[in-house]
Amino acid sequence: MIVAGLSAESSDNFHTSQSGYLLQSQPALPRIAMNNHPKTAFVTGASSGFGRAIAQRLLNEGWRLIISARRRERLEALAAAFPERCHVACFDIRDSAAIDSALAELPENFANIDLLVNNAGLALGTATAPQADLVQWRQMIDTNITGLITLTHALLPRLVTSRGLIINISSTAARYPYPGGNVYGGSKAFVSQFSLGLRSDLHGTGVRVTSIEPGMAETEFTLVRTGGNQAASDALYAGVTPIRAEDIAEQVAWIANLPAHLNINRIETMPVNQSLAGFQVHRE
Ligand code: NDP
Ligand code: 8X3
Repeated sequence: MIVAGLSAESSDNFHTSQSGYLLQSQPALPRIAMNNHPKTAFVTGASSGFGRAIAQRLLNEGWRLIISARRRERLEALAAAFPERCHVACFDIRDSAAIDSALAELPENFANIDLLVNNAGLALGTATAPQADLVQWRQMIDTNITGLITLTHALLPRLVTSRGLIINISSTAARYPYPGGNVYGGSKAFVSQFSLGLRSDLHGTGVRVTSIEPGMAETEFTLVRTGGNQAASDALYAGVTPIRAEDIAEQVAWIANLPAHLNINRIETMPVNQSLAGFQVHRE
């Protein structure tokens, strides 16, 4: 490809400065780490749904993985096929001391983190605010917000060193409210806005940040939200063809394999069978 008189090879080495000058730059970083080892990803919520599919996808692509969640046996089952490249870090993301211990115990060859996928999260309940359970509200905030920022804060120095990538799993609920979405939607709005804030703060470090915002996806999400009501979960997804966990893994893999000079700020995805239905109006 020829661009403005430059060959493809030479045009790759130039960029335009903020003041509009054409400058020669370093070539994009290779997709393997500088030490020629596989890159390392830390995926939270890897025992189920999106997180498990993302971890499986990255393992299949040759990444080194740290996988975390509370259900150890599920993590170990995933790691079993990749004993050299997958480290299980079992902790409750609401427990900051457990996060610290897990990070302190990382084997040396898993210590450099290139990609953090903040996926662990949950919705609890569908009651509207007056009927909602405050304990559930607090658990969503502790998991989706406090847990996410605690792990991110702990890993930021390593991500800056590696000029890495942070992918935060937010939701369409961040932007589009619905009855009963209250604190869950609020927690995801935080995740989306925090992602933009991180981008600003990490300006000049080479660290990239993306917010992935899916709509209806069939995982264990609704089972968890309804306290284990499989019939309610089946009814929600009946006849829909929702997003699959592998669809989100595909997005993560695409973002993770982009050249180092590109930042995807956010991706919003819905199943074709889901759309927006406007405002509700109450009449006396
Ligand atoms: P799942 O319930 O299938 O997976 C949730 C994951 O989060 C599990 O691995 C779970 O592991 C982990 N997790 C929950 N609480 C904690 C905790 N306290 N400490 C550590 N890990 C925890 O749901 P999804 O895969 O659908 O959810 C993944 C993310 O995607 C969530 O952030 C969710 O909000 C978001 N999302 C989901 C959508 C959907 O429709 N499914 C749409 C948009 C966003 P364990 O229980 O073993 O600890
Ligand atoms: C999950 C999507 O619409 O159930 O984040 O809130 S929704």
